[in-house]
Amino acid sequence: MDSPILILTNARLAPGFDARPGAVAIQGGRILWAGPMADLPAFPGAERRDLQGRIVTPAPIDCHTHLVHGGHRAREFALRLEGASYEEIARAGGGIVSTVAATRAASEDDLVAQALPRLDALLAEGVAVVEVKSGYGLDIDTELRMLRAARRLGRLRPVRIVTSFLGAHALPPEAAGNADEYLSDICLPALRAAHAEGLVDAVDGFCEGIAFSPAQIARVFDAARAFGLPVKLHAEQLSHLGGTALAARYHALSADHVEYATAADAALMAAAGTTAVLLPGAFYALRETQLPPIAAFRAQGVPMAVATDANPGTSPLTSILLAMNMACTLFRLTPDEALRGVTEHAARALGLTDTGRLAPGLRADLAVWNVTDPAELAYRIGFNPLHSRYFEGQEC
Ligand code: DI6
Ligand code: FE
Repeated sequence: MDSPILILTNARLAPGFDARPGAVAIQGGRILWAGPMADLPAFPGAERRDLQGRIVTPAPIDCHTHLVHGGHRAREFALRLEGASYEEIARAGGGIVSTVAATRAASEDDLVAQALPRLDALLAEGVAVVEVKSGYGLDIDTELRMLRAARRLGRLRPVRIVTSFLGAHALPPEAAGNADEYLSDICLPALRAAHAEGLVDAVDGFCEGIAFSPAQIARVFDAARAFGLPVKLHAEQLSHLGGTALAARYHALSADHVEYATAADAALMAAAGTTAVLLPGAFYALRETQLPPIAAFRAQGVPMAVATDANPGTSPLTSILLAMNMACTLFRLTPDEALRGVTEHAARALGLTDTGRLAPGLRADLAVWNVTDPAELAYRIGFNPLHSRYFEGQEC
């Protein structure tokens, strides 16, 4: 017997639908049908739920987070307010490396317990998919532990966790001055072990003066390719090193941050099908002034995703709605672009083809909002209008 059908009626669908009352039919955790009420097929015996004109969107996807980590960096925040730069703090042994120490000291249970409130903050805004990176272990055991903690989050909450291996995030203090050895002896063996355990959905890196060069990242990408894993890259965040071009050469799912990317980089991304992941939380927290080349992305048709970059150093942000607001206010995205940025384009940035749009056959991961205009989602600041959330067709 077919599984029961639930129809959400009298809704307004966004993005990309007209203003007429719409409906979404759900069966077996998938969208069976979505469109204007006037065209709704007869589904005999279906349960109907009246949404009273509320707006329904695909559930948001946070496609770039460092949600699993030990401790916080409020002290460093204070130092930066007194004038120290992010790079100065990193070079003086603070920054990422201080989170590495706290993460190494944390058990898997600790990491899960510390990440859960952050995850819950995202879920409270309807988020259904969260990407979580490693990269604060920088030794084999801790990189694996972070990824196991990430996978556990997906068993503890109604959420889909997508992992990225970020062993090439920073050089741990014990490897100072030996980046190539670190890659050979720690990073690549950690990737092999994590992949063997099924812990890796994609491979990421940090291509930056304070992290790894394009040639070093290429070694990591070659390993990913040998394992059949897709790649993505933190590129052009603080300077222009050529990470975006490298990412495009490897047909990366995404190039992330990209403040210092150029129009030529945008063209390479377009040709490679690489999504630009915009992270306005980090731009804001670092009081960055270099804007990502939004006009070039638009002109070239590069899809733009928006994410929180939730991390303890440069983006202690766990609100996808605030990330949307900042993408509009700081980067001048339109509210519609911001909404697509956390749905359709965020799915692309993760290589997911079964979510992010209101289309038949896709997962019924939906958010229902107490708003009358979809632009309100990006417009409000610090207000959460979520009415209800559907995960694989179940309200929860
Ligand atoms: N770019 C970022 O913004 C984060 N990682 C990265 O590669 C910052 C990580 C941190 O400072 O802890
Ligand atoms: Fe990041």
